[in-house]
Amino acid sequence: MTENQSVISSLENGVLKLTLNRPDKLNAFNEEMHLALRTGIERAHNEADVRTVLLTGAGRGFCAGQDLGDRDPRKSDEKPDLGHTLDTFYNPTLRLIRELEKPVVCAVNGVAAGAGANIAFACDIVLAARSAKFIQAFSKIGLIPDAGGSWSLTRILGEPRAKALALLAEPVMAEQAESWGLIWKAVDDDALLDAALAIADKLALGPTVGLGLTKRLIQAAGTQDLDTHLDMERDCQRAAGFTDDYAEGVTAFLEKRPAVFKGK
Ligand code: LHQ
Repeated sequence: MTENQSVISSLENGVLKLTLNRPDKLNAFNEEMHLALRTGIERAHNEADVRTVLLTGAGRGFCAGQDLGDRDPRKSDEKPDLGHTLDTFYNPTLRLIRELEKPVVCAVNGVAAGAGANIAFACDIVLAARSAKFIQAFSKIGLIPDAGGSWSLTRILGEPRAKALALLAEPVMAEQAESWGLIWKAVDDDALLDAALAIADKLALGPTVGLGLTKRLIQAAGTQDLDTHLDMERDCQRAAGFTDDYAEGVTAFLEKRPAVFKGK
């Protein structure tokens, strides 16, 4: 286990668990936590031993978005360049999560506000504690939903709900988020981590290449036509068919035993 100030990281049974760890600030992002989270996701990209990522938060919050204490306008005469903040910190991490060809499970243990909510929505399977809520807090401080929020909310919910959430900054409780399809499931608070870990463990024992290609296809489906997509499915299925895990899956089926996937 690697512990630093802002992200706790541990690898067990192929699951890289990344815990946002600034609980006094509800795990709001400062520069150090940004870089530590990015390092964790990069590790998942680079190490074959990592077959699934599990992202969660320490304490009573998941993530309160940007640390606004770092952004006190009273301490500077200059207007800030928030576009630079997005280019430097948020957007690289969002892209890394989406481009990672391994599943990312997110366990939202408490409030997820601003970019904290939208990082959760970028993950592949999102569970939330029943007491958790999601808040597009941006409009309260004159900002737009970033960290992919204006994209993912619109795609998942459609314009009416995306606009209401973003313009009104009203909280959405976990069960409502589940019924709207914003997340996979709301679970009892004390069952959250076990439930998320069970999913992560299962995925880490899965055919990693095939799972990664599936993620790629589903993400591409919203932005391309069927004709293009059928070609992409052909190419991905070809690649999946070349894996050892495909041969193992079929062999195991024929031998009437559970498959033992190696992730390659
Ligand atoms: C915080 C924060 C926080 C610092 C709670 N910062 N301390 C991108 C580009 C560049 C710049 C700007 O931003 C962005 C992306 C964004 O994410 S913008 C959105 C930023 N986030 C917010 O506006 C959310 C601000 N927080 C809240 O509205 C509330 O704290 C929520 C609704 C999350 C939770 O409310 P409560 O459960 O009532 O907790 P609390 O407000 O009492 O917070 C607990 C502590 O955490 C408290 O510190 P204290 O020392 O008083 O105990 C807060 O100051 C601190 N905290 N969020 N973002």
